[in-house]
This record gives sequence, C-alpha cells and structure tokens, in this order.
Amino acid sequence: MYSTLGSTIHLADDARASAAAALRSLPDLGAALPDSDAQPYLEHGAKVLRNVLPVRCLDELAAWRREPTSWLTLTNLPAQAAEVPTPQDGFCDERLVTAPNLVHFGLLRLLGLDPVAYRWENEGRLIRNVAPRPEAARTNTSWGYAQPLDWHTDDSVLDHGRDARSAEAIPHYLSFYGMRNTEGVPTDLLPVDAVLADLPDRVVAALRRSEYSVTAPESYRADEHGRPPAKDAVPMLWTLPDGNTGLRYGPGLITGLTPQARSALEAFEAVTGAMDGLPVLIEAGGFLVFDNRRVMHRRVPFRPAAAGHARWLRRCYALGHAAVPVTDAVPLRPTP
Ligand SMILES: O=C(O)CCC(=O)C(=O)O
Ligand SMILES: [Fe+2]
Repeated sequence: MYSTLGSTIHLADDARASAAAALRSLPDLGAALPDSDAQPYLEHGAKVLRNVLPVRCLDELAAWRREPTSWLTLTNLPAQAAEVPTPQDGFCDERLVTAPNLVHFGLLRLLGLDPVAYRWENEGRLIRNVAPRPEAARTNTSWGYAQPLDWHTDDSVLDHGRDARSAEAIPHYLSFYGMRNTEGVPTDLLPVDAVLADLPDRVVAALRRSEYSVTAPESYRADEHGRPPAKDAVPMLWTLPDGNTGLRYGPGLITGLTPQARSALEAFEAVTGAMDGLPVLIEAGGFLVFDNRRVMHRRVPFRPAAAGHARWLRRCYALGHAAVPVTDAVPLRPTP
C-alpha cells in the first residue's frame, strides 16, 4: 500500500560478483576501523561501488541523493567472503566485516549521508549490531527479541531543530546492511504522512505545539553528568527543511504536558496502534535506508535461530548534508 513512497534497486548477479572481487582486491585499510577512522570506508567503499555498479543503479542513487524518497532498499549486495557468526553480546570484531563496512559506508557516501554515533548508546560506536542478545531478550532495544518493538522513531529525545548540533540531533536516517535473516523477520515501516491523513486537523495542530516531554530510550546510558538526556516542552511534529512533516515518538517515552497534548497523544497512539505499515525484509546482502523523521518503524517479537546463526542487521545512523550547518563538523568518531 505504501510501496510507492520508497524505491528498490536489485543488483544483478554479475555486478554483485564484480563488486565482491573489487572489494577483495582493495589495498589493506591498515589499522583503520569505522570507529577510529570511518573516512577510508566511506571513500574506498564509494570508489569501488562507483566503479562496479551499473550506470542505471548509480543514476538511481544520485537521484535519491538529490531528492530522497522516504526509504530506499538495495538487494543482492556483496557479502563478506568468509562466514562470520552472529555476535551474541552486541559487538563483533570489525576486522572480520570489512566488506559489509565498505558497502555500508560506501553507500552512505554515494547517498550524501554522514554517519553519526551518540555518546549515550552503543558505547558511542557507529555500527550497532541489531542481533539478539540473550540477556537483553525482553528489553525494548534492538538487541531484544522476546517483546515487540512497537511503532517508533529512534532517538526522539534528541534535538529536532534545524540548527541542532550533529552530535545531539535526532538521526535523520537509519541505514541497515543485512548479514543474515534466516528467521525472515521484517522491519515494518509506516510513513508519518499516512498517520497524519488519519488524524483530525485539531489533533495534528496539538501535536505541533511544544507541549510534550520526552525521556530517553532503554538503550541510553547516563552521560558524564550521570543522567541520560531528557526534553521538556518540545513538539511531537514539526516542519522539516524540505517542507515534509517530521515526527518524534517512542512508546512510553512521551508525555503530554497539557490536557490537549495528552488527548492528542492518545488519539495518535490509537491510530498508529491500528496501522499495519509495509514489511521490508532485510536479508543477507540487503540494504535499507529510511528517514527517521518521516517514517516510523517496528519489529515483531521472534525466536532467534541457533547461536551464531540468528538474525543480524548492521545499523548506522546518518545525517543528511542539507540540514546540517556547514560549519558543524559531523563527528565520525564517537564523542569520548
Ligand atoms: O530489528 C529491526 O528490524 C529494527 C530494530 C530497531 O528498531 C532499530 O534498529 O532501531
Ligand atoms: Fe528503532
């Protein structure tokens, strides 16, 4: 139903094979790992993809960069030549996943997106391994699996304004590269515009008022002052620089500060709770990028495959150039 709002690019088998060969024959990246220095991954990855991807595919990526749709998927991208088991504690040796990193960061560069990490979560690392972690099974985090992750946008506690500092701005985009997904668990997407179309104008107007407080998600840790961030008196909806409507929302994390705000939030939750969205299956060699302000996402609970073989997506947050002040350096390294 919403599939026209996004686009899909499928890489032919011969293009995939040439890309894989080109990635294997790259010069050694030395000691660089995405978190110590993402630059070589962005540059080499983009260079390889520019050399091997069919022109039509590069044109589509360039078109998306000029005018991003709400989401974009690619399938049949090269994988790591050797089998790497799914991490069970949320982290893996990044030296074992050079090819996925080159593809992932290379695509971000081609799409004009800058990777970003936040100091409060994932140990400040750029890549989050979205993979089941038994001790986190029942948490509302991307390491959980026994509970549903209901409709949400990520990092809704961060700043939404157009002059937000990049290290503290709501991530504009979520990007995923699939390592494996034998359980066939999709990432469901729901465009904010579809939700707004089902809400009365007065509710939409109330959601735009700065009458909400927001607390941090379960994945956040305290900062150097000993507390996770929180926001007071912010809107749930606002207008993005391109004129689209942006949303911040996480179940249980938002509170209306006035009776009107509380009733608008209730109406919003009743409508979204009944909506289905579009399931996107990120499989091995798949890539998905979507606008975290224009699209909500969710994941159903699932039973992970055997240890080492369970669903494994690699997620990286990203900021679009247009909305980041040019003078504001985008941190490629986690803030200490
Ligand atoms: O597991 C998924 O498909 C999505 C998890 C999620 O909400 C996230 O990574 O932000
Ligand atoms: Fe999420």
